Amino acid sequence: MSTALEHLPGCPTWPEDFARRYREAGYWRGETFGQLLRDRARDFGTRVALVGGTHRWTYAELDARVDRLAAGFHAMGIRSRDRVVVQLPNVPEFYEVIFALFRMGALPVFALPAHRASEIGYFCAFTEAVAYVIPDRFGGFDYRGLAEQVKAATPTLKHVLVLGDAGSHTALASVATEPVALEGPSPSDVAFFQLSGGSTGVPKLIPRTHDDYIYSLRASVDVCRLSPETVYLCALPAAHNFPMSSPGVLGTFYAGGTAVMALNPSPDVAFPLIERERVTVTALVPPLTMVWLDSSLAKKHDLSSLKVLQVGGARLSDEAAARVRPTLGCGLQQVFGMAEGLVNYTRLDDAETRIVTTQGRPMSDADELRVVDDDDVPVAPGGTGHLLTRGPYTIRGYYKAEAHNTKAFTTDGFYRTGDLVRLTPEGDLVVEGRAKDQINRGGDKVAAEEVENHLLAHPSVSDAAVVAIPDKFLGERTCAVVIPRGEAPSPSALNAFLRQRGLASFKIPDRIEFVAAFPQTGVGKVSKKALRDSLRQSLSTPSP
Ligand code: OOB
Repeated sequence: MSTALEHLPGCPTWPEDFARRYREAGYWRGETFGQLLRDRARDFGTRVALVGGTHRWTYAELDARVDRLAAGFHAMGIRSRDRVVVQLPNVPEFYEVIFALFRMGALPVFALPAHRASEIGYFCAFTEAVAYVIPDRFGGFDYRGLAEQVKAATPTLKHVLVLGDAGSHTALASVATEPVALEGPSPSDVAFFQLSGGSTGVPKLIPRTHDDYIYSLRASVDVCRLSPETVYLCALPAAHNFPMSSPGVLGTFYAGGTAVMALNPSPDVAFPLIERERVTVTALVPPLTMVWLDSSLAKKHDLSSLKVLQVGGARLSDEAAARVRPTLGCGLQQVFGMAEGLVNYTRLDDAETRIVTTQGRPMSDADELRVVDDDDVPVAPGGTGHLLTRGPYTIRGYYKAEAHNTKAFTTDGFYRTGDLVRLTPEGDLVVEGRAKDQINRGGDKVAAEEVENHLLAHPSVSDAAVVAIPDKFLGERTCAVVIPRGEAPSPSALNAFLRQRGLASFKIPDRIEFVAAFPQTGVGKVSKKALRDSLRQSLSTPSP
């Protein structure tokens, strides 16, 4: 693995021979995000790029706003390669902020609105962020207090920028100023950090370059057939890789279409937007798909403009998949992707059974896939194994994580996805399970070790193991199995403790069980498989 000097320190990159090949084959075309928006403003200036709240910005307006905001960031002292933690909900300003940072070569770190002091404090400290961008309030939570706390603990953090009422911080609205000439980044530079769902004690940061991410947009736009006529509804959190780039809002910009922001993915918010804006495509996780399928509101709104519903982030059951077309009157596209890179899509003209029963195939002919056993030996055709992947938009390593990278990547640069898959004779992937120590809570990823570490900080917890338990709605929920030290604390006290430590609420265990000892594997490690099996059994046995 090489770390070229011209790159941000701590960001592994592609070996030179691969980079050359990806350029020569035309996957990487030397584009940057700042220039991309400039080009769209030139070609589609008067068309609407972005709709949200009371805003309706054309490409030309968005481009001009981005120039002004970038100049303001520069005047504040933000410079190329500075890290800026961005935690905004689905508002148009999200893109104004990130494109302003892209244009000046500063690097957004994409936090989710659900993140709290534990995660944000870590992102700010680990990336040595100079600024943190928040809404004043969202979802009943006041982010200004969180920012106060994080700022006090992070010496590098100079600016807190608030969308709305700034309180003691700086109003985002006060930053923009007359545009100045700024030197932009190179296409091979890191553009931003995505977050890994992860399986380790702390979330890992994913460095994505302009070259590689813009290629992923172009490939997605091609497979999903986006055009200037596309109207994309962003209903999932904008910071997540799926609604950002698969093809998401950035893919929509790539195609010159219109992106519509929904502050909330529930049918009462999303359906009126689909009707009003004539939305043609949107993306959901499986539990939300069930909510949409079961909503009585589907009959009350004209959803006829919707051509494609993309579903991904977690396994969609074949039964739910089969209901999409008859119930919502649109096509289904399954999307099996990851913030580290690889994205698989079912194709729009695939036969219905293929769309309903598989998670699609890689979007690029340059994606290399291996399905292997525990010893990295390829399994027999059609067999289930670990998915490894390498390609022009899959990272070669996490940010500043040298030791972990030697485990998460093979020596020849394949990313170990942690997913168990099989390939059908047609070359489609079916996700059969997961080998990584993670709970996929309906698309929200919970790293077991992260929650375990927080539980272990409680004085009455001697040991803790966090595992998935099956759930009809979310697919999986989290169960923390705890060996108490002395008298067991109440589950609610333990959860209150985790909240007080600033853990995002989707990581708070759905259930807590107390045991005297953990089942062990042959080598004396906790057997999570045995724990899951015994929990499954006890949960399916009705209590007397
Ligand atoms: C997407 O990205 P992440 O980084 O939040 O999570 C990636 C992981 C995958 O490794 C897999 O374990 C799971 O999420 N996953 C799926 C899935 N899509 C993702 N498991 C089963 N079926 C699916 N369709 O989740 C993501 C990124 C871009 C596009 C779509 C999803």
